[in-house]
Amino acid sequence: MAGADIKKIADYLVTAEKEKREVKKVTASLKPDLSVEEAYAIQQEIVNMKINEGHRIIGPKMGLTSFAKMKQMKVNEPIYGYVFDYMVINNGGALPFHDLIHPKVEAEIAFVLKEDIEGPGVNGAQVLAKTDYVMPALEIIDSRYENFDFTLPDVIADNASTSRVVFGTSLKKPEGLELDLVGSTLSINGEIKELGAGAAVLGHPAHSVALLANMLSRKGQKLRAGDVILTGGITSAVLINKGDYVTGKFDGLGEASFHVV
Ligand code: 0L1
Ligand code: MG
Repeated sequence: MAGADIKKIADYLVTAEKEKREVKKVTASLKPDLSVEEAYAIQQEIVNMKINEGHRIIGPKMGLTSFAKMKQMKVNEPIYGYVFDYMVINNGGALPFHDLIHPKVEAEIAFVLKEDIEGPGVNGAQVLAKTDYVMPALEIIDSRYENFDFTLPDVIADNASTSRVVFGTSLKKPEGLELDLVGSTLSINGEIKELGAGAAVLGHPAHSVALLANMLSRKGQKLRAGDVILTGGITSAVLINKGDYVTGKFDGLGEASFHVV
């Protein structure tokens, strides 16, 4: 795929995000045969554009980490994208609805690394040994595509629908925690909408970080000390609306919340 075409599609998606306007998926007409490799090249171009605009990467994120989602998308591997500083909302803070297109929220566990992690061959135990702490998180995804209708390459190109994130303020050392057994509820206006356990994320959220390190190693990249990594949804994603008060509770880890205004 020519560099100009990569740039054109990256512009198309970044403009959709900035104008808060849903667009047709890339494979609908712009590039019907878009491959996974080409999609990651478009995602990388979007990352470069954001960095050139002065934004800073907080860390990478994993998406499609539940076996159900992978089956639905007919893939045997999750995807990744990048979270930027402008996407972070303070815990308990406000998310302006008009900033986004059709946001959904999901409950996740975030890892903060104290050492670099470089694949291939990384496993969950190695990840835990190099993790400084874990914290509760709510990820707000906002596909730039009409009706969240996309193929796997489409969603990769769209930075894995990444949009906003709220991190809880309770930080826990991973030692002694059984993150696969951590139960989580996702409530909107006090009503539980979704629930799950950490094991929904590839069996254990640390497996998600390990797989991310191994996937990045194919491109000669690695996870870095200080990276804040969203490991993937424990719950399914739920549509949110103006006026909603959203809370994610994580047994033993704390909670995160925000208002949609
Ligand atoms: O974080 C995620 O799991 C998002 C992956 C993209 C799928 C979606 O937008 O529903
Ligand atoms: Mg997610």
